[in-house]
This record gives sequence, structure tokens and C-alpha cells, in this order.
Amino acid sequence: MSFVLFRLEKNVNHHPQLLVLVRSHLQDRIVMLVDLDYFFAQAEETRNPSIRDKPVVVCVYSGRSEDSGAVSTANYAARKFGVRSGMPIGLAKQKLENADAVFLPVDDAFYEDISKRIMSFLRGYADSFEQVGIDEAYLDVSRRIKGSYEEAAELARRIKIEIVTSDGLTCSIGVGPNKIVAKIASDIHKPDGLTVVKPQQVTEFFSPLSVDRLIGVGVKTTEKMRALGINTIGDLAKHDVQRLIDVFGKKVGLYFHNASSGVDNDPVQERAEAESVSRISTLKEDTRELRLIIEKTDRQCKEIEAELKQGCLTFKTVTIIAIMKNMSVRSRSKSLENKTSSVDVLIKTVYELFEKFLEQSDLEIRRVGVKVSGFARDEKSQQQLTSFIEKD
Ligand code: TTP
Ligand code: MG
Repeated sequence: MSFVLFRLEKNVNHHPQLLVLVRSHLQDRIVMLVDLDYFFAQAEETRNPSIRDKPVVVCVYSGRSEDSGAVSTANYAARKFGVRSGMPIGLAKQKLENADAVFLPVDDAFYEDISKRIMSFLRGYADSFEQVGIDEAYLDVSRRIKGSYEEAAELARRIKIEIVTSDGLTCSIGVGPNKIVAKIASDIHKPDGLTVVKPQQVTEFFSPLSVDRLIGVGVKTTEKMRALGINTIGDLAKHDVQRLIDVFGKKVGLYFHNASSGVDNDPVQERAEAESVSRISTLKEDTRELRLIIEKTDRQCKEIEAELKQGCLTFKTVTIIAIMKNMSVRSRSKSLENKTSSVDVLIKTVYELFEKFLEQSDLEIRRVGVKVSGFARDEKSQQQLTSFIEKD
């Protein structure tokens, strides 16, 4: 079959509809997308339930001045005031003036711990599993539930209950015949949503939705589409595929045509690379002396570098972890301007983070750790759609 597909792809400029037809009949699958609701902010609510009814804004502080930095995410109470991910903290504060809002710094280590636990049991529910972000994963459940959408809905309900029971978090789940349908279904009734779209319902479900709901249709593409008279996914599906190819190129044009028709054969598959690599160890004695800490973390950085080399990975985020004398756990992170694999950059960043951390705390430290994350993906494994479509 792959041979036939290859031949068709080669001739697709002449017969694009053929490829669409072949793709749509390749497989009958049931795919689920599980996305945790307002994840970082909800995680903070579980740690401190007294903030649950207030607007909660989780921020990445740049440290240059008190309010410099950006909103990472906000709970739905804050979103009602117009607060959004990526917004400057100062602007979010203006919007929430007199709203008794809570502003908190991101605590990546805490969220990753929750995420790892949830992802690991989600993986157990899937024939194949693909985590696509800290709070989001696709599950192909076709075999497990023997192709029954009723059973898929039942499984989704069980998963929702399990996540609430284990970690006190709500999520939104979309169920459909492929990843594109599952993703849009999961987004449509947030928070705490469950939306099942059977194959025969896809056209009706997609038609009225705005094109920017499709992955890869950002601000610029939406503008271009509007100029072509395309506003809804239904408009896009009806648009001549050859004209889409003329405007957006072969790959992207075909992707838009297939996606808007609810056709997507992208498999759910485990992503090979780790999300983070870390080392943690106990100091010879409880201390606040930078030199003793750095002696330990320098070694950790070199071990991390060796592990990253094996996987040809570069990293973007550096986190230091300090377990204090009283066993409380603290962490500080820095996002680098550019991805790197340099151990010197790692060592320097860890040094700066600990230097600053020691100024802010007065307890002695018992254990220290270093973690790197935000890895670049191996170019060769990026054969999927997301590698060429617009991200904004
Ligand atoms: P999302 O799932 O996109 O957003 P969310 O979980 O906060 O909200 P929703 O209910 O709409 O799913 O992102 C997951 C986490 O990733 C989010 O909690 C914080 C982080 N994040 C950022 O740090 N910056 C960003 O711009 C976005 C979009 C997310
Ligand atoms: Mg989410």
C-alpha cells in the first residue's frame, strides 16, 4: 500500500483528489486527545485550594523589573477578564485590577511531576500513545475498544474520573477518527469537556468552525484564506484543491484540503526523545556555600551533556533544583535565547541561577539538581505535517 501511495504522491500535482481518496480509506481508527484544562494554573489551585475561586495567573518573570515577563497561563476566572497566555504581566495586572487576583511564578518541576504521573497512566489506556506537550496526549484506542464509539466515550469518562481522583485536575477530551478531528473536538467544549465526533458527523461538525481552529492556520494564513473567501473549515473543504496548492504549495495545500475534509492519516506514535534530562544528588554537608554547590552541579552538567550527546539533543531550558535542609523543594528555571548543546552554557547558567537563588533564600541546602528540557527534535523524524505548517 505504501508503494501505491508513493506513486500517487509523485503524481499528485496532476491527480490530487486521488491521494485524498486513498488516504481516507486507509484505516478506520478511533483517536482520543486528552488535554488538561488551564494546566499550570489548575496545578497551582490543587496545591492551594483557597485560590480556586480567584483569578489565578501563572507567570514567567524575566527578572528585569518587578512586572516584566509574560503570562504562561491563567485560570478561567482570569480569562473572563481577557487574560491570555503570552500577554505581558503588566497588562494582565491592569485587566485584573481590583479583582483580588493571584499572580504566581511558574514552577516547572511541580507541573512536570504531575504531568509524568498522568501521562504514564494514560499510556496504559492506549494501543499507541503520543505525548504532544506537557499537558496533552493522543491515544489511539481502536483495537482496545474494538472500534466502538460508545465504548470510546465510556473510556474517556473513566479517564476523566481517574485524573480528578489521582490529581484533582479536570481535562477536556476529544474523540474522533483521527488526530485532527480529536484535537478540534477536545478544544470545542473546554474546560471539562468531552466531545465525540463519529466519522459520519465530521463534515457537519467541521463545516461551521472558523478555519483558524485547524493546526497550522495562524494569523497570517487566516488572512490569506479570508482573501480567498475562505472563512470556515467548510469553505476550505469546498475550495478547489488545485487552487490551494497554487497558493500554499503542494504539501500545505494538500494538508489544508485533507484536514478541512476531516481526512488525516498521521499515526499516533510515541515520540522518541525524552522531555528532560536531569541529575540530582546530596551534598557532602548542608551548605549555603556557592563553591560547594557548584562543585557538585558541574559534575552533573557534564553527565547531562554526555547523555544529550547520545541522542543528538539540544536544550532550551535550564532548571536548578534545591532540596533544603527542611526538605522543602525549590526550583528556578531559565529559558535560553537559543537552543544549545554547550556544556559551558549549561554550567554558566546553573552558576547564575544558584548565585541568584542563594541571594533569595536563607536556608541551608541538602541536595542539588540540574535539569535541561525544551529539546529540539531530530530533523529526520519530522516527516509529519506539523513540521511544515505555520506556527504562530
Ligand atoms: P495549553 O494546553 O495550551 O493551555 P492550558 O492548559 O493552560 O489551557 P486550556 O484549558 O486552554 O488547555 O498549554 C498547557 C500549558 O503550557 C499551560 O498551562 C502553560 C503552558 N503554556 C505556556 O507556558 N505558554 C503558552 O503560551 C501556552 C499556550 C501554554
Ligand atoms: Mg491544556
